[in-house]
Amino acid sequence: MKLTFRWYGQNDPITLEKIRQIPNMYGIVSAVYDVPAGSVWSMESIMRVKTQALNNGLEFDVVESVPVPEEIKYGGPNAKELTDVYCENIRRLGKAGVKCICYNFMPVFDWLRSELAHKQADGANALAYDEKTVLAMDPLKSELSLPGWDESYTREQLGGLIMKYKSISEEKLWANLETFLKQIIPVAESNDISMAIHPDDPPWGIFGLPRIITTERNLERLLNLVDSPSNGITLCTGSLGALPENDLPKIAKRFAKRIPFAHLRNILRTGNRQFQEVAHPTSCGSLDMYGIVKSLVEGGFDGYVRPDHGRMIWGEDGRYGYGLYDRALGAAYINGLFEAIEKDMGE
Ligand code: DNO
Repeated sequence: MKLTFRWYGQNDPITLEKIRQIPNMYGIVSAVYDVPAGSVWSMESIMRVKTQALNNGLEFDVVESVPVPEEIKYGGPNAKELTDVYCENIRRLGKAGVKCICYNFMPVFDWLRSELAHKQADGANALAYDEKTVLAMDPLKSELSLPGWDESYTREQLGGLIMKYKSISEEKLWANLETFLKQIIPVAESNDISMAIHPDDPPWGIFGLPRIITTERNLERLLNLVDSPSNGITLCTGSLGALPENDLPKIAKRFAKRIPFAHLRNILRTGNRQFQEVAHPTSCGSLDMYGIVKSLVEGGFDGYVRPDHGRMIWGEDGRYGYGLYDRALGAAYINGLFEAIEKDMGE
């Protein structure tokens, strides 16, 4: 296991100097943030991230994300050309020594929450999701304030985009994903890169938009679209875990060799399609974090891991889910789980 930490670049208040002090930290997970989705990343920008990491004793093996332009997802006329650009970015990242690229195939919105700072009993606050609240908001009236959402869309653009998906069924989205993967996976393979698709968060369709990377069965379908070690999964436990029928230890064990990257975090399910983000340990939420890590290790997982969203604690203020303290606590816990489980297995 290689422990990593997400770094949002130059403007991230959580500096590399801080990240390197988290015990056993191997590297950063980052991206080039100076160009919009669908553009070629300059070699200079990529190498700048790498050099900054190396200067702080950290590796830059994992990119999260190379965003997939909407037009590829809904299969517009420029999809092929935009996929060529995507392939060029894979080649460039390969040249820079990147080993894993995390991406997602969620239409329009990335991860969604109804509340950004839900107060918890111990005084911490964290992200929370309640389907009823989300569905009562109108995305076209700018009522949504979402952590992972590209707010650079104007209301008109957003309306246009949502319309484009009106005719895109889940099956059509699968077909577009297959076309995309058939083009990019051979390029990833020859550049020694694993593509790691991020599950949809939450793992069900929302606002009438299809979502397909949601369940064990659909993960299997994804892996079979292109049967290559470069066609992999980001095991995001908090995303998949919002659906109680997703048996995470089982999924982790079954797909371990096709999981180059894991986002390990816990959530507490508080009702049907309702959950809160909580501290990483098993006892704090609904997910068996020990069971998940044990399954990964037993399944032969040999990839990158990062603590995922943290709560805001000790008065910290900052990017929702991406403060320092609780993610660092998560990293320490993850280190402990892996050390104990690997030693037990005699590794
Ligand atoms: C949220 C993240 C996601 C993830 C993308 C991957 O914290 O896990 O935003 O980076 O979905 O493309």
